[in-house]
Amino acid sequence: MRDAAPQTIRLADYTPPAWLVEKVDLTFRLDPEATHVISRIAFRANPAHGGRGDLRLDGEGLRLIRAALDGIPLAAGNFGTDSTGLTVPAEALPGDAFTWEAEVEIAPAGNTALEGLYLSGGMFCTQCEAEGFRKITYYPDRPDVMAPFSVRIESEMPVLLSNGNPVASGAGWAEWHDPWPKPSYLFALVAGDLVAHRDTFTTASGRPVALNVWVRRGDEDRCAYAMDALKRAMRWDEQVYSREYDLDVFNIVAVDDFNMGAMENKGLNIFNSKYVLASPETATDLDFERIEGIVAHEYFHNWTGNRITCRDWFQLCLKEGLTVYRDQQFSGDMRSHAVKRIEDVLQLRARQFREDNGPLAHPVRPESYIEINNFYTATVYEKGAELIGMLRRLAGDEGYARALDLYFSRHDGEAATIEDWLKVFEDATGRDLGQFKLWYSQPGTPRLHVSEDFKNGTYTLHFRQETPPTARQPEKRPLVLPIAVGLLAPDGREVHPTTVLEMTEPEQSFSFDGLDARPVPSLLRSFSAPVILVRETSTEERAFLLAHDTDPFNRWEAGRALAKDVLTRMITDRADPGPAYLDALAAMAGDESLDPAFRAYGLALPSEDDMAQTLHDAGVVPDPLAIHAARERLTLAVARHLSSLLPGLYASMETPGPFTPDAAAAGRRSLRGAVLRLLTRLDLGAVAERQFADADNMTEQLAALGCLLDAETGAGQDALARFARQWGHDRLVMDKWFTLQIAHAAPERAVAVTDGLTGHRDFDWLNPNRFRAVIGALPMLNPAGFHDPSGAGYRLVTDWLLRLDARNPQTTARLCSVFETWGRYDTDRKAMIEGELRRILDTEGLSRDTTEMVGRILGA
Ligand code: B3K
Ligand code: ZN
Repeated sequence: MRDAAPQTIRLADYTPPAWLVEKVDLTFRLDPEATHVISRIAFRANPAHGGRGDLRLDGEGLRLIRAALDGIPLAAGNFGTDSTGLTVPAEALPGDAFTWEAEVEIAPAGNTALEGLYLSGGMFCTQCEAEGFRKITYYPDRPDVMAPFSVRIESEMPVLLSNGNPVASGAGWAEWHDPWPKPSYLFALVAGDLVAHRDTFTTASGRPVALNVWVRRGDEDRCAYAMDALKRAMRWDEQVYSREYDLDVFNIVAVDDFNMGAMENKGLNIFNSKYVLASPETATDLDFERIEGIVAHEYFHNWTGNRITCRDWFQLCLKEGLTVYRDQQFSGDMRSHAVKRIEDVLQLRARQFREDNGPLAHPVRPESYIEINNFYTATVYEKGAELIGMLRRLAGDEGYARALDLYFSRHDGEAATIEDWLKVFEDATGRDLGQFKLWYSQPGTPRLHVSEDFKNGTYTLHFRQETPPTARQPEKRPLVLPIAVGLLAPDGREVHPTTVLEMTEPEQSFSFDGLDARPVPSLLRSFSAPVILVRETSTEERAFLLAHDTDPFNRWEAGRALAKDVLTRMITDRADPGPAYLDALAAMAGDESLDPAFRAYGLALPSEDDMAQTLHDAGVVPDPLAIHAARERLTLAVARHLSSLLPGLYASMETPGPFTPDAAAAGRRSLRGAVLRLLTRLDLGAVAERQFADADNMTEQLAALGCLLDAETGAGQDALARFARQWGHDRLVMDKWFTLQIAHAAPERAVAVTDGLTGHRDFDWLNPNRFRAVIGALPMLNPAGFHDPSGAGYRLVTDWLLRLDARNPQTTARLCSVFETWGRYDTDRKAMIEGELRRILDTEGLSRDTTEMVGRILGA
């Protein structure tokens, strides 16, 4: 049966809750098949509501055993239940304040959706954001209802955890109290046979905090990096945002079965084990970097999300955009701002631009949804973070700091809105942000067209902005664009340092005078606004900027643009790469004054998906196989052109001594990996074979294995088998083993390889990490294989999505976005994809999550 007619929820319909919660007491009698949850909730009428309303409690899949109001059992005629909750009419309520008591039964063992209370590897754990708490007990499950929680857990499990501070415990029970009022989505409970990696932290004002990273027995030696990242994040938030931690204990728990990265539950963060566990032998540099970023992100939510939460789910970017911005700042401070900006922009373009330029485009603050879990998107998160960065550019560092101080003092303990957020900037800086606010409601990536002239020493930049129509929003208005610009003289000197131009009109010009010669502009430095820059530029000018720009982001950007120009010509005209790009690349790669991590990004070619979008934007129908072939040809050309440089560079980037995960060492390994990929084109994997045999860390072992698979000599298959023997016992490492084979399969074999791996005895498809590692890898890491002209890739992915949807709608719906770019392709491919999407939509019993996603992708 299909879910009861899915309802559209609209921002415009927001009304304050009729009843507020004073405090919550919960008792859990844990049992895999029949957990009992006993709740006592003190309600009081909300003065802001305007009259006493009905008591509406959300609840899904609960077996109600008893309920009472102020101790008097609720008579059957005095309330009604339906598939989404329970209502007690106003006239059956005792007064303006009363206590609700109830006992419900739930079955965590059967919960494969991983939302609410569920089991992962024998451990009880929870995931409540956005609306999972209603699967635990009856409650007003909305973020603007905040209350202190007391929790008692009864279970034979040795470790029993919940939010806040521990109160008391004994054999088979533990009690926790969280004094900070919080919405139900931040509730968490964990019960399991866990061990802790322990540490302590003393806050700036002297509060001692016990820190624990809880993991399965055997994993305790892989927690040190996450713990270290946590302590650095705690200190950083004190130093940069004056935010201190506010409880006696901070717990992190790693679980294997988790729908996303991690969750910021108050005082009890729950993490996908992939983003906690790391040792040099099992985790790559990228894993270490992500762990650092995600640990910090969840910790930073303690203030931006928990102390100040969202009034309703439309305001999600209030906590997510800001917290992403904060974690990006943190990682930049810990590592390199230039490299971090390149990584963030790569991500933004790969995920958010893709979303913003397709059928799933939506505003940073959406105005309606059917299933809120479908809106934890790159737009809300990453574009949301870009909006914070632009606000800061406009307000200046001091204005930003004043606004943030005001935000924390004015809204602490509240459930706030984007209006509240913008008001603190207006009050702190005296600016009118009326036009800026459009960024929150207008989806689509603006195109910024640029032309220029130079007369009598005056150089003028003419800008024109235009945002293409998006699904359901054809008309667009001009946005506020902070455009950071610097000017370089023909000899490479900077003649005008970075200035932020503020564009507010559809067309606007800005002049710079007193120049001796026509300068070369460096536009949109540090990617100062999330737009697509459109400007006729010569190859010479790009090469000049790659060599001379003082803005490291734009230096990289110039190389990137060169690579895209070359690849485009190779794809559309079967042209040769030509010397300009190759010479510039050689100069950059060999420039020892440049950070190795930066050089590694310089050597990385644009992804196949990036090229497909670039061609589509230029009005060319992309052929995934032609893109793949051209990219292979260019890689070979680069390898040949750089051949004299590669062996020396490879040797010089060795990191002697024991492995350290710091940015400097990681950068060297990253450049070495990029060089190895090129070398492999020339030596058929000889160096890679040596590296695979000698590697003492996962970064180098995996890089070598990927190269051996590319070389297609047979050594790759041997290495794969050796790798599986070495790591067969390790879930996280084996995820890499699955993914790598698909990512490196020749396009014509990719579907067969994926299909073969779904038959592997370790393909545990109910585990979201494993499902994504296999089914997600084909569309995301082997687009040419996924878009096989036979349609076999589309069929395979669809078959598996349908299978998973019946068990885990959230992960299924998320993965449906692999089809979001279908409108780019040729008629045959489009027809095949559309057929698969319709097959999904026509499936009996399809989840609300997937129904909404596929409907939107189809443009329904
Ligand atoms: N707030 C959570 C995400 C919850 C997703 C629910 N589908 C993690 C984060 O953004 O920090
Ligand atoms: Zn977050």
